[in-house]
Amino acid sequence: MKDNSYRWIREKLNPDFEHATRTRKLIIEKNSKYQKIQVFDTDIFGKMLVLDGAVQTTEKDQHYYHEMLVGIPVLLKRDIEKALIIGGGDGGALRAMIELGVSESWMCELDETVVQICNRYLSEISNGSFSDKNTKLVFEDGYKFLNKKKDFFDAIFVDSSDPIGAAKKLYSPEFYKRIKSSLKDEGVVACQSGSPWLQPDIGKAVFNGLGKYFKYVSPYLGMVPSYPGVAWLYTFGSDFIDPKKYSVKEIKKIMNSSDYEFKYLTEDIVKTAFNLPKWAENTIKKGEW
Ligand code: SPD
Repeated sequence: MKDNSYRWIREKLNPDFEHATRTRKLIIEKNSKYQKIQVFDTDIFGKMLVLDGAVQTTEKDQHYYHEMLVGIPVLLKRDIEKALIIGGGDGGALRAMIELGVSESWMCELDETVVQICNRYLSEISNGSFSDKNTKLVFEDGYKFLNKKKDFFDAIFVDSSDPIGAAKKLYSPEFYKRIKSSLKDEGVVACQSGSPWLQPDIGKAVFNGLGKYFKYVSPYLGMVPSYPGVAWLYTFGSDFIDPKKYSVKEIKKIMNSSDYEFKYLTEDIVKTAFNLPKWAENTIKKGEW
């Protein structure tokens, strides 16, 4: 019998639903200027980063999320030299980007304390990527930082937390405009877009926001067991790449030419991720399912 007196992380992305994980130990807790940062150890997911009560990433399923957010766009675009992550303080997206062969990896994170804590207590996620020779770390507001780089990046990955507090403007129409102008003409963007059934308004806002600036805007769906409701949405934007046009054979060829050892993606998952179930399409179009 497991001892149920251990602390549970109970996350409500929607007042009518709760997702709970039993923790074994609180490794570190600190209040930064922006948020409460906690790292727990859990039996089911290994170490877990929680910001203001919301699970951000875990040792066990970090690859599922980061391969979807970063891996799919890198596979589709292939020739990415300079890429930027907005948010992503745990370093998992940065690690994925470096391991997938991006040559100049930028990360713009508002909260330096998150990076310090993750680097010290959750280094399994970033795996040395913060000190990689090709990493450029910037600690400032991503919304403002975009204004300093015009026509500069081949890819931008928005690895933001939920739209609360400072992260709210990372879901605004102006933010997508800034992304577009920071990208080179053939650049691509991928945004984490929330839970399609617990936060349907997010998927809709990202889809409509990117839709004003990119010819192809393609939502795609994956699974992250530590996130409320497990199903998780991402949105890809580009003026040149329509992900639905790739065949399984082409995707397989691209994946085989990469040295990266995928833990979540297969060629069939990349292909089917862009074919959403009807209920998820409804959330994007109507903001409800
Ligand atoms: N509800 C949590 C959404 C978190 C998205 N960002 C996670 C950061 C992982 N690198």
